[in-house]
Amino acid sequence: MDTVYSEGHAVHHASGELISGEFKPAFEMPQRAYNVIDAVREVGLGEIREPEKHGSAPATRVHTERMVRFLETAWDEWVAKRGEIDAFPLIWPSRSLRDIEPNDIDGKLGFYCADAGTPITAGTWPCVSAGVDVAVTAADMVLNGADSAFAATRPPGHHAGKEIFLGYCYLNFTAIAAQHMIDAGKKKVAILDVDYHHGNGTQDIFYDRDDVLFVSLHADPMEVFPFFAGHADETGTGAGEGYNVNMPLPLGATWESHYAEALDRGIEAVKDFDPDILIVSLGVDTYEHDPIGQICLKREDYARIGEALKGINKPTLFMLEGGYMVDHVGVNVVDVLKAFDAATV
Ligand code: OKP
Ligand code: MG
Ligand code: ZN
Repeated sequence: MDTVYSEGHAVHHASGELISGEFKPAFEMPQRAYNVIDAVREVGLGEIREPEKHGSAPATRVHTERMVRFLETAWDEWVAKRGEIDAFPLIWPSRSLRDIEPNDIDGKLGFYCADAGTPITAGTWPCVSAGVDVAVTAADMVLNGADSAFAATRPPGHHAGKEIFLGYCYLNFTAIAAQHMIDAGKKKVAILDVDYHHGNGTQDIFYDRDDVLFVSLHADPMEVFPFFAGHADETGTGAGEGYNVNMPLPLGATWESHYAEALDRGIEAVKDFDPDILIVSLGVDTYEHDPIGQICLKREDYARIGEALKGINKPTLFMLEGGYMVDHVGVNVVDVLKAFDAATV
């Protein structure tokens, strides 16, 4: 399996995040992607390719034009007001407040950004632009006949919705890749999200559609981030009814206790849909030693995931999402990919 990767991700490095009542070093950091690429090289997974440039058009197919323009210009607007320090929102338009985009940068930040862990930095826009290039280039490889490809993007993207960003995510690279496949003429794309967290952004983008199935395994949102989406009764709306499948898992779940069975159910849902292409939102923050996850998969379980996914028997694009145990993110991701390559259908 070949990998698409751009060094361009490294310019986004948040100074920190607000967590547990303190401003602490950000869990989402450039070293994560470096370790993934090192692991890809180490095992000789395949070639590592540079992406082609695609501009921001693929992003505006799934996010609103005004949100994409905001991400592009926010740093300059913020620096003009406050200087060169990471831009965090301090007020959010929840519930009874008005849904109006203000003029001032502080108001705009709260309008688009929904949490205190996802600052706009000097490098955010160049980083996520490189991510769009990686996602579309890898999607094109699968469209052009590769059985599989791996898009080594950073930061993750699956929390970013049509007009909202949070959870270290700014643009939804997985959704951008899926939409690019639909725009290229594919009729049905399935997204299977195995990241520890619910992919609320991907769900938001495709919730009313029957051409993109979204299936997610994740820790129960009653207990953990993103809290406000990911319940089992979120099944889609309108034409999309029945094309959104959430499988919340209890904290502490292991391969034996819950994971294997839920993964099987997710795989069955994908097979029933019979997509042209499968996209996997591959987060490994389900690892037992992940600093922010509380699901307990072991190293050997990642190869089991890769093998099980091969059984779907569809052209498959893997998109990197979370995984914050920096020393293990590379080996765990590559274990999935290697096992996928090695498995026979
Ligand atoms: C992004 B992805 C944990 C705070 C969680 C946000 C997590 C975003 C994860 N105590 N903050 O899904 O890996
Ligand atoms: Mg998930
Ligand atoms: Zn995650």
